[in-house]
Amino acid sequence: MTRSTTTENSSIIRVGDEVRDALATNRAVVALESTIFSHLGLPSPANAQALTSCIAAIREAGAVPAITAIIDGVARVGINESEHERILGPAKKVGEREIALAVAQRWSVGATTVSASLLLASRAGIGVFATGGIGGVHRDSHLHGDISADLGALAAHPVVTVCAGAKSFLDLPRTLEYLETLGVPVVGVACDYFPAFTVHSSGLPIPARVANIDELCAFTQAHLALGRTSGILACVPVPLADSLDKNMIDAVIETALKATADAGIVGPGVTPHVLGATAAATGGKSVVANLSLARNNASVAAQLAVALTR
Ligand code: PSU
Ligand code: MN
Repeated sequence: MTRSTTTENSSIIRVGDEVRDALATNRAVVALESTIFSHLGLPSPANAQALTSCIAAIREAGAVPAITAIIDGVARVGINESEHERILGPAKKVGEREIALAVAQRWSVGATTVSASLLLASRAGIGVFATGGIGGVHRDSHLHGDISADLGALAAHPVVTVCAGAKSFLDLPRTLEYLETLGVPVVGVACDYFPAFTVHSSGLPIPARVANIDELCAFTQAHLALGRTSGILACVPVPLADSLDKNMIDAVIETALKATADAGIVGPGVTPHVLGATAAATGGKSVVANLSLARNNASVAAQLAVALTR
């Protein structure tokens, strides 16, 4: 197989006009996934609010948002406002390995996960991507083997992912070990502990720390100058005011994981189901925290993208 490296528009990948212009003139661009904005990630109307606020945060910091999605069988990097409603509704989850299938079978709407977004961002020449929390090594993975494709994609594409760590229902120590094995740097932006999505700190020391965005920028530039081809995981905790209590969330997750297992849900269905059960059990508090961290990550990602253009 020969690999296509073109970033020209094709019938398979279409880069939006605004994103293309920005990239051509060395202006900052931040890629976003669409699973978080679909019904798989957040309930309505919070999903629409998250989309609006992430876009606003990116623009306020002086960057151009590039939402990735599959629409009518085309992999898109940067969609128009008139198309937002397409990704807010029902969608099929599209990880990196599903993109070609979604194109070949002309899926109406495919919501891209972190792994799919990283492939599309790197093909379009975008170096910074923002999400909520990445997928990782699931608890009891030694029994069922569930490890998110996000981790392999973080190793495969030279893109900085700005996130609030990984979701606390995962096995966070193993997730960190796995990223080390893959050679993906995990860096706390002005934080010393690996964040746990809606919880400010997992209590696990973070492998590396940068003091601010300028240092993150210098680190990214050195990583690329060395010829490293992996991504970087830049971790930013949920703003303290919106952080959920660790003990409370641990108890909620215990119940949600049990309900997911009892319902016989496995594989790609696990993450959306646990997120939904957590939202219900916290009376929507997890959704508020999710909105807050998504916006914050988008803002940090945009500041990094701007710094990288200097
Ligand atoms: N973070 C969120 N909401 C989400 C996800 C992450 O705040 O919906 C999604 C992301 O798209 C991530 C995916 O890539 O869950 C991971 O799914 P899995 O564990 O099945 O690999
Ligand atoms: Mn999985």
